Amino acid sequence: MNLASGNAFKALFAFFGLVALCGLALGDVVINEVELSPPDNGTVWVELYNPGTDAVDLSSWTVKIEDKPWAGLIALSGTIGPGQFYVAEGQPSWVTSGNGTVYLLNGEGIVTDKTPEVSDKGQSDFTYGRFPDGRKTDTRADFFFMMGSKGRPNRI
Ligand SMILES: [Ca+2]
Ligand SMILES: [Ca+2]
Repeated sequence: MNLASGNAFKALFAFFGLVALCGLALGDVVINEVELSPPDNGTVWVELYNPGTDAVDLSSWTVKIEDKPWAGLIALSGTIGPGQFYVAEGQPSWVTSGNGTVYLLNGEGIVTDKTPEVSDKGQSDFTYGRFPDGRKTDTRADFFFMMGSKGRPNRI
């Protein structure tokens, strides 16, 4: 790396550091609940929640479900208002193992949230969700195995 590109890298790093600091003010949308093992051969789904005070435009945002080597992408659209839920549905043809990590990518393709790796073989109405809604300490303790509440507040 020459001096010029090194400085450019530093500038870029400073910029993203600033964005990270401002993250909360931008209204972080979180992955609030995931159903990777639905009952009755149903479709997997991912619930998002907006804990902020501003609506967030989800155009060109993506949810990625990864169960290596498999990965499924769900393109998002529309907006999510403050305190609102948004459900991203997978493809009916997807056959998932019940294991996986779920990522939320913004319009620039940057990962803005991810779940711990979850494992759910039950094919029941139970899901993994944050409780209370939007709880984000970036530890496994944020998520509970609980009765599913698709598009509604989580409860345990
Ligand atoms: Ca389930
Ligand atoms: Ca829910």
